Amino acid sequence: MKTISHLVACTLLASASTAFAHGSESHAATSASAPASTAVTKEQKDWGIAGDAKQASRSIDLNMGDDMRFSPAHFSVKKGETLRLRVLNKGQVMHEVVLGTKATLAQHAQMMLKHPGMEHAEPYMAHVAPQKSEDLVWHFNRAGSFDFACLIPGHYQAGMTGTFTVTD
Ligand SMILES: [Cu+2]
Repeated sequence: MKTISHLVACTLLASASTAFAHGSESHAATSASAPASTAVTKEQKDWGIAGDAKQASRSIDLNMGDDMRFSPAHFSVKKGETLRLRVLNKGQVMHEVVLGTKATLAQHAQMMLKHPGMEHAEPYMAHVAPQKSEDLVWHFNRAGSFDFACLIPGHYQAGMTGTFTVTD
């Protein structure tokens, strides 16, 4: 069942890719097709759901570099927590962080390799230009061990991945 819904999501992502752009414009595009009052599409994922910035209990910095590493490469949250991830690109090339599971990220990375120009935007990802930062607000309402990664072609394959734990 999970596999089926994921395949559907990927198909939708692929077909919608041309209509979506990076950055804040993408959020505007998403909200246009969502119910009136929601800023972003809040879809429950295995690793949580889009968070409300006003509910964020704390912030953590997530640094990205051209060495294809995240720092920290692991973070831990309590189930029910909403976190503001301040995603900083310390490098000279574009990087991004995408939250997910090992399986969803591996599959998504494959798709990004096949379609390098594909633009994607979801509330569980942040694309960050060199020397810039973006906030990703996420509500961690499912316990477990999860992953995050930069899915820019070549980066994931170079090991630009990390893990996070949501404790019960
Ligand atoms: Cu990267």
